[in-house]
Amino acid sequence: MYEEISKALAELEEDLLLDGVKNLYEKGVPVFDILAALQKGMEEVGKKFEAKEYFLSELIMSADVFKEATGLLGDAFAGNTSEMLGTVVMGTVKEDIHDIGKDIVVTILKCNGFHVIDLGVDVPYEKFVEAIKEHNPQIIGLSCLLTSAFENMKETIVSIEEAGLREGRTILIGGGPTDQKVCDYVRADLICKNAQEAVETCKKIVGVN
Ligand code: B12
Repeated sequence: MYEEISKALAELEEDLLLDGVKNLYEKGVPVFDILAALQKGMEEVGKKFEAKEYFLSELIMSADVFKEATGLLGDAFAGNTSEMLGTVVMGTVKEDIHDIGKDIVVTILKCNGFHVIDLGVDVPYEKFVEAIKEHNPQIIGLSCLLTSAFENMKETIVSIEEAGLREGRTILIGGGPTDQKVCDYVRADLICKNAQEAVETCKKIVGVN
């Protein structure tokens, strides 16, 4: 069934996908597992785009269908805490407008008790610096899906350091093409491959299991 929904998204079979997601959700399948299958489907869309089998219009459509599918998951992201665990400043780096993954991480962190300041997409370096000064977060999250914007992710971190704001905070990165090598290159602290890892990592950082 997981494979079926990954495939339905990859093929942009909207009705099949929505039925599949609804089905799994109603059966009580963990939301993180459904999200993982959807994320896999999006990777396939990316591959088809790279192979010139899909064009920008299909990329845009995949984003719409993905959002519709996650909309079916309702408030299922909710954790079981009502206390504030910590503050996170999060944004997609300069020149990158991908926000689906970031938005999922933001939603899930909020539902799990974090105060999240979402700076949006294409975020200038100074905007991160200002938000960190204003909100004093323990965690800073940078999302990036374009290899051409890795340099901007690095520059964002340099700007945070130059403003004397890095110490005592953890910088997390994420987004499709990021990996440990990218994390080392941009000198971030940690990389998370999905929203579940993001929540677990943030909880660990603030000392909650
Ligand atoms: C949908 C999509 C789009 C949509 C985005 C809509 C939106 N509102 O976000 C649109 C159509 C706008 C788009 C545009 C472009 N795109 Co695009 N896009 C994609 C696609 C297919 C899916 C991305 C996605 O949403 N995945 C699903 C989410 C859930 O996964 P995710 O983002 O990885 O997020 C998860 C984790 O990574 C993690 N995470 C994410 N962020 C963070 C942050 C933190 C702090 C943490 C802890 C965790 C975390 O948690 C998330 C949830 O589990 C990818 C393919 C791919 N493999 O990623 C290409 C892809 C990223 N795009 C690509 C390209 C080239 C473009 C364009 C340049 C195309 C063009 N010619 O115009 C433009 C760029 C515009 C810009 N300046 O940013 C390339 C990038 C290649 C590269 N080497 O850089 C990709 C890889 C496709 C490909 N294989 O060629 N795109």
